[in-house]
Amino acid sequence: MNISVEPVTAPRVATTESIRLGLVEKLAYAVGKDPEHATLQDWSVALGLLVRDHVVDHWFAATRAGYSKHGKRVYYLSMEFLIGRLLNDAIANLQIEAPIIEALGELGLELKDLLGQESDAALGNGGLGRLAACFLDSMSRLAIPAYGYGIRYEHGLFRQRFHDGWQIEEAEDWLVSGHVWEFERPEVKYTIKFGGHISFDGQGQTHWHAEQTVLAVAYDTPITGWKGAHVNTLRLWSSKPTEILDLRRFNSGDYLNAAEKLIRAETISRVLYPDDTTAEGKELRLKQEFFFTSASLQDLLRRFLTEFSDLKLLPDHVSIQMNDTHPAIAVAELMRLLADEHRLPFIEAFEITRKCLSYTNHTLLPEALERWHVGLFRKVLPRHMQIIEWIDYHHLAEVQGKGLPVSLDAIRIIDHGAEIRMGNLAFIGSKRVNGVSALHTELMKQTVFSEFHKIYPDRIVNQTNGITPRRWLYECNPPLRNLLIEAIGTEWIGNLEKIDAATAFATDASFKEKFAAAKRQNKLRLAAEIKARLGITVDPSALFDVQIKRIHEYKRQLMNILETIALYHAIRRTPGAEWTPRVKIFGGKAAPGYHIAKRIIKLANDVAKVINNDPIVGDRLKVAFLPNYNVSLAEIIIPAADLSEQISTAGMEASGTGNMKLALNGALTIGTLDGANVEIGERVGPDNIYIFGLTAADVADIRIHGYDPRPTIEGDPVLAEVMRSLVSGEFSSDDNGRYHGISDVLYSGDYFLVTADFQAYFQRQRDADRDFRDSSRWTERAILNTTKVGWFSSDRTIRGYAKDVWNVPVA
Ligand code: T68
Repeated sequence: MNISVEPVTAPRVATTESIRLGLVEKLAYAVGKDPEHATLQDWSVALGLLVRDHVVDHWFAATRAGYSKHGKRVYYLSMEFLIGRLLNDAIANLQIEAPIIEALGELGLELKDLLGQESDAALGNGGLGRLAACFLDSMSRLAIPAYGYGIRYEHGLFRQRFHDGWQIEEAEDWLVSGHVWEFERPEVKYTIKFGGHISFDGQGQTHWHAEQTVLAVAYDTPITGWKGAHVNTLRLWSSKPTEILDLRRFNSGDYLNAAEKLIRAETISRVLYPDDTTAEGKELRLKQEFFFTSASLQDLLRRFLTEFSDLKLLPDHVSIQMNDTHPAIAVAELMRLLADEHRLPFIEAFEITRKCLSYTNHTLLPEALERWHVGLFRKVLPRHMQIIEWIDYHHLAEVQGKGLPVSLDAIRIIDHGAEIRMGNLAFIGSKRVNGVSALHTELMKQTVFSEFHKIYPDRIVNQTNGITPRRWLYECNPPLRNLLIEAIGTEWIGNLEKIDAATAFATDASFKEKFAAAKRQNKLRLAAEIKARLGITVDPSALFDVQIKRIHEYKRQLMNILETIALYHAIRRTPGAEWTPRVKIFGGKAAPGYHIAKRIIKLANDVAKVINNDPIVGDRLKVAFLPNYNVSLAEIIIPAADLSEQISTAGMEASGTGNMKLALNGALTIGTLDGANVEIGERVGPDNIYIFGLTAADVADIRIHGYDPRPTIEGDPVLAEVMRSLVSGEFSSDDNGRYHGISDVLYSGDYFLVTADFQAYFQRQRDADRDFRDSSRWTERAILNTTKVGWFSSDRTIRGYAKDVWNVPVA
């Protein structure tokens, strides 16, 4: 179409006046409400729509520039984008907070009340999904033309509630009161096929006769970079039926069956799998993976072909990142599109594919590396099964030709004809494969991908994770943000390594006092939240000890609870001794089918109940497990933390990113030498972190030689007493047997080595108690945590991907 309307050239300017008038106009004409009858929710929607207009101006400019440069685009394929709320983020990035606050004031409204109305987009489980969200922010910050591709789940991660201390899951419904940030694109849709059979027509053409077809329809959300300099698009796919209603069935009165196709189609993007360890749900999960991967690849090929005609040029213009193996089917699907739909020879399609794709690994846990039974796979994706057989065979022949001493079994995609190893498919189909911390990448080379590493010594690279300083300091911690701006200006916001300039103030009395005051303000805010949600009163001058993350045995929340019990026993024995008041704060969800994890939550709540109601203990120790941990809650907890618990069994946490957020906000870490803790320790220095316990090498050694927990438990009177309290019913008087199972797990093998690390952990906690009493010195160390972790900005991480993986320029 040739349209002669002048494009918006300069983004609009926000003044108090323009915001006030704009708000009232949005409220009337977009929300359809008179100010007199408007609810806070209505105002929040009006403000969202108004801010969105500002975002759109920047967005158009960026999209045009992307097209005119004919450069390379990055496509980030992820099953999860844990983006959280977007209103405050857009306001902060566009730097329009001041006129908004003023305009709202004139209308008798407060910004924070409106921000609280927005639903929290929980389209992810944990670190992997939140990393994808931070990466979108940083790709916009660095003006990399990029698309995030994912699924528009109707229901995000379940809502967690406690009933009598047990986790109850409820369906999440973030779309119920509308989502102002997205634009539905009904014209952007692709057909996705499942099942059926394959035929060859003798003229070299392959036909896939599908059993089911659905449509993937695009919904776009603009993602604003710092100062609006660049805006990228998060494109999420929603599944719709190809045919709305079976009218014949409907007219014959068979109403339910008439809608069957619709229901079957819409089921695909219905819910996010609440699982952060194993790929669950089998067939539906596989369909979800293929659904969004196929739609995304079709979309990016269409975009490429509007600019270029020679598909051999694809690798020069397209970099596709697979976030874990969830989109690894991209290897076979890109080949299918190139070979079957665009008639390229297989071998050529394979070469192009391997130059476009890269893969990020997030775990070494064998149970979390995806595998599909060949039978199921062939049933859902018959053509892809054939293509994978071809890749497996072709790759094997290629490797055999090199005559290297490697185990061929280990590099096969199809494991003994029975299962498809998605990690191997992703590795073989990728230009680069990366781990997410230095230690994790090293272990990847030595363990899961050791044979591949021998064949392709340059393919594995490290890209240590990072976090966006916009959301995780500037937005969530206004008191500290303002102090930093006062001391060193604003450059650190767009370039976090500059925060090191504030190191000079670590011993400055006035700065220290203000830093401590900022922390106290954040602690008061969290204390109010704890009071409101749990009815527990906590002392804001106590040490706030925080463990917030998914509940998993390897993350060892159990060790933290055992330590809490030990401390409780000690306080009860000598309440008059010098105690450092502590508040143990927990947050996190357990996968609904993960029974031990759910029992650990119940234990934490049972322990909390006993301790919080023990008059002998008083304010010396409190325990608060905040329900429904999500991005919004993280934004309140993190700025208030004094101590950050990063206590996974060494070698098991790929990186961690909560550890970075907490350190940046001035919490000291107590942790093992695992994941990115190692690199955090290198930057803050050994005096400003509490490292303890077995190393990854120790753990590997123990696993080889076997571990008997009994002598360790019996040799440590503190731990032995804690173990007795678990089985005696001290915390479960209504059901003495409730924790016998947990005790058995610890006595019989203790795979996660809780008992092995307990004593060292308990000791380091007492060091922290002692050190916290010297509040002046503690503040200095907290400041150094903030100023020394600038390297963990996701801007730095994305620069690394741009250089080592994608080969694209950055701003
Ligand atoms: C996390 N993984 C790692 N997985 O555990 C963490 N898995 O160490 C790391 O910092 C983070 O990724 C970012 O690299 C996850 O969060 C999942 O959420 C997940 C979801 C579905 C299936 C498997």
